Order: sequence, then structure tokens, then C-alpha cells
Amino acid sequence: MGTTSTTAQSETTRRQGTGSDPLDVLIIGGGNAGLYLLHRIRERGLSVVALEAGSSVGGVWYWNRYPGARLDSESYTYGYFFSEELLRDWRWSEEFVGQEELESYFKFVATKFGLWKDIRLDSRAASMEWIESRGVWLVKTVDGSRFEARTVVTAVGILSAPQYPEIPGRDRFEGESHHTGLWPKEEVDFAGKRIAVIGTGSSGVQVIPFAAAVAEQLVVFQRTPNWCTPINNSMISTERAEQLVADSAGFHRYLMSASASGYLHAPRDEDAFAVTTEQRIEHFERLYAQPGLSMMFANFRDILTNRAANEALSDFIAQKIRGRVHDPLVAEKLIPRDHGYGMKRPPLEDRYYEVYNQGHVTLVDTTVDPIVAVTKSGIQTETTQHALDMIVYATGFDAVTGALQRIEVTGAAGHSLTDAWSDGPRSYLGVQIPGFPNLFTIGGPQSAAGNVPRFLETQVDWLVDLLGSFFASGAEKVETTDAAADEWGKHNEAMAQNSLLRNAQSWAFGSNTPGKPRTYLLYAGGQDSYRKRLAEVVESGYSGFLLDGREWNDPSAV
Ligand code: NA7
Repeated sequence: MGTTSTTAQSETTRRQGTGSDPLDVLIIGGGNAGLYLLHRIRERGLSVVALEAGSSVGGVWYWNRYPGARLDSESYTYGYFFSEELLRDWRWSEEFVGQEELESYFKFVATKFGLWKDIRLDSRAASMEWIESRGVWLVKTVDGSRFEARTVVTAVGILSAPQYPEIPGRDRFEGESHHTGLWPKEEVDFAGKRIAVIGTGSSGVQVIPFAAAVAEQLVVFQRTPNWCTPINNSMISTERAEQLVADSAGFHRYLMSASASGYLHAPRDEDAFAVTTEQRIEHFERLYAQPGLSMMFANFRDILTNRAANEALSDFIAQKIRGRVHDPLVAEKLIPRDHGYGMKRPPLEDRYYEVYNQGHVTLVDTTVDPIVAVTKSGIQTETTQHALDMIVYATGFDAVTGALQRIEVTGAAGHSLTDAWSDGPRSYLGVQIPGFPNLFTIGGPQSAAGNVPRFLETQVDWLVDLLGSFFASGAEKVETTDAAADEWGKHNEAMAQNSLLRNAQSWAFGSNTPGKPRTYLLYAGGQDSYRKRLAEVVESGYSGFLLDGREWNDPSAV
């Protein structure tokens, strides 16, 4: 933590200690969305404070500081576009930058736009309660601070509630253990140690080569293999950096109007079987050598909707895995059988498969040899006791709804969010939950898609306009209805059912969290159609929202 933010923190504390009026807006979260929201709300002249659980800003890029943590989106499509000065003053070093550079970026943004003074660090929200009689939310933090605000906007992240596996004995282990999503700030030394990594999602696939490089032994516990393709990262030259700044308005326009994924990659305007086998393979080969998620988003347009096209692509990647892993038995273990490419978010990798060619690395398939317990000295599977110095839990997150549900939220008539969502999350446009007036959820269920910051930008811009209209209206309460949430839920389910996504067990359906109802938690229609829908809602006079109990566009309202 630098001097600037330490000073800012004490200013924040002083400021919050004065005055008894409720804030106009309390933001929960100081990550990508929270910072942008704070900036935009301040531009509107509203009173606002942002609570952040971490000791600095950046959200997932503050917490996921494990070796190898890196973007899967091109850096310059991930950062903010709202300020030309920021675009000019910040220089991304690589096509896909790592955690450290991202953390610096968010600090740079907070300093440049003077955000620190309205951010309260080390402030994890514990509970929030709607006080109907006064039209305010009372928010309490874990350390006992209290805030009152007329509206609350949560920007708590979609992959930010780390999850440990339900394995007995986790606390008994006498070595070091770390979750990738809660990585310590102090350096974790892998050198010369016997290390286990549990989990082979994006985080596991990123950390494993770093552990393998210096560990004495590495045991990877894999339950489900993923379809990983090379990230093909590179440095950004000065000429390219200058070009990116010069072109930024144009490609921002493309990302925010034409792209369904929010990435620069555009799908090939052809079906996979409209070309010959040779041409198809040639295209796959080209994409395998291209950066980032090209394989997913620059592929034939039907790879996620046509089973045969998807199988052709999956077969191609399986052959690549066989070509890179020397032991055929190990290679077969690394090839997914339960889902096709792209039905789950595919990890990007750098030297990942080659790790398994090294003598000190073992791959344990936990579907064949399940983990029975964590013991004092390691991990016991059905057949083997693995003696270990360190366990890395790369076991993912209680996705999308988890971070919000870890706060005790009590809405109108004393109803809890836990009860409201007992059969699965309900939301209108992902931004509001019926029964929870004046509470908004950036990145809420059934809304996020594709390159997340571009989606967040859409949602924040839209919500800030809504809040502006709400405060200008003189109304006290804005809320959505059961009917609006039901309609949105049905629309979203229908979108998900139309794609091959429905076949996968993934965090996007909550399948990785024991007991979580299976619902598609993201938005399957693409960013372009989501944006269209938001625009229609505005044109219709915020249909689906009530102001002080009446239709927003009812001329007699307020
Ligand atoms: P993910 O993608 O949810 O991956 C978690 C991994 O942990 C996955 O391989 C899981 O296997 C595995 N896991 C979870 N519990 C267990 C147990 N009990 N035993 C063995 N393996 C287990 O999280 P990440 O952090 O890697 O990535 C999250 C997102 O961040 C990613 O999608 C990108 O968008 C960026 P499973 O597949 O459930 O069988």
C-alpha cells in the first residue's frame, strides 16, 4: 500500500465520521466495476462512498495474486475507455498482462481520478437492511462501521467468493495451504517443495507451470480436464502501443456496438461444414497459433450451436494435447470427455501440457482415485498417501451470486435474500431483485457475458442514468416487480437452452457449488442483445420498474 492511499484512507475515515444525512449511493466493491461506478456517480454530483473488503482496489486482481495470474482478454480491451487522457497515460506492456500490472492499473486509475478519498478500504460488508420507514439501507461492515444510504449498488464481482472443496481434514494439514483466490501478499516460495494443486480450471492451469518449474514434486489433482489452448502472449511494442491509442475510439465502438462477446475477435461468417475438411483444419490451426480466446470467438459461427461442428473442433484440440504430452495414458486423462470445447469457459495456457512430460510431476484423476482426506502431512486418496509441504486450492468460486449471498441482506418486510433465492436467483436484467427496493446489483445473475469489463461498462452507464432519473424524480423508492423478474428469468433460460452450453457442468450453472440450484447464472444472448434490451427498457420509460409503487412512466407517479 503506497503513501497516497494510506493518506486517502485517513481522509475517508474523517469524512465519513461527519454529517448524519444518508449517502445518495453506497457502492459495495472497489474492483473494475466499483471504481468506474464511483467515478460516474461522482460526476453526477451525488454523495457516494465505496466499501472495499481488500486493503487496496482492483477486486479479483487484488485477491488472485498467485504466480501466473494473468488476463485472458487482450489488455487494451479490458481497461477503461472513459478517459482519453487515461488511454494516453497508461501503457500496457503485454497483450495479456499479469496480476501485478493490473493491480497497478487500478491504483493508477484511483489516484488519477481522485477516487481514494471516497473509498473505504478493509471494509467488508457484513449485512444490509432496508429500513422502509426511512427509505434507507443500513449497511454494517465486519469491523462494526455503519453506513446509511438511499441506494446501494453492489459491484462484488462474479468470481470473487472463493470456494474450498468439501474434503475432510483441511484444517489438519500442517504444511502451507493457499487458495488461488485468496493468495497472500507475502511471497509464497514453491522452490524445492512437494506441492499439490487441486483443480484444473483457469487458475490451476495458470499456476501449475510456475509450481512445476521449481518444485521438488508436483501432484496435480484433476477432477475434470478442460479444453486449454495457447494464450500466445507477446510484448506490446512502442509502435503498436501508439497505434492502439490512436485506434482506441474505433475499436471501443466495435466492442460496444458490434461485438456479441465484447472481444475484438469476430466470428468467421460461415458454418464449420460449409468448407472442406482441409479448410476447416487449416482454420483451426490458424486459430491455435493466434492470441487469446480466438479459438472461441474467431471460429466458425456454429461451433457452440452445432454438435458436429463442436465435435470437429474438440477432436482437433484433443489431437494437439496428444501431440504435446508424451505419455499417451496421461494425454488421454487430460482430454475432456464430458463437454465439448467452449461449453465451459476454456482456460488459456502457456507451457501447461508440457508440465506433464516432467518426471517430478504426477497427474491424479480424482474420478478414478478420489481424495479421501487431507491429513497432517498431505493428501490421502483411496490408493495413496501423498506427502506434501504445500497444498494449492485452485478450486474456484461460488460464482455470480456467492459474493452477494455472503452478505446478510434483508429487504422489504424483513425478507432475506437467502429466502428470496432459495430456488435460484431471480432478477430483472441482472440489476434488481424484486422485494429489494433501491438496491442494484452490477454483475447480478442472468446478465454478465463475454469480456466482463465491457459488459460492466454497459451496465454501469445504464444504471447511472437510471439513478440520475430516480434522484431527479423526487421519488423515494425504486423497485422491480415479480412479473419483470419472471419474464427475464424465462428469457434467459430459453437463451441458455438454445445453446450447447446447457450440457456442461460448470460454475456458470452453479454446478460447482454443492446444493446450489442449477440455473444459468450468466446471460446467453450475448452483449449486443443485452445492450439492445437495456435500450428498449429506457425507451419504454423504464418498464419493469416502479417508482414509489407506481409504473415509472405513469404520468401520475410522484
Ligand atoms: P474453476 O474454473 O471453477 O475451476 C475450479 C477447479 O477446481 C475445477 O477444475 C474443479 O473441478 C476443481 N475442483 C473443485 N472442487 C474439487 C474437488 N473437490 N476435487 C477436485 N477438484 C475440484 O475456477 P478457476 O479459479 O480456475 O477459474 C474461474 C474463472 O476465472 C474462469 O472460468 C475464468 O473465467 C477466470 P470440476 O471442473 O468442478 O470437476
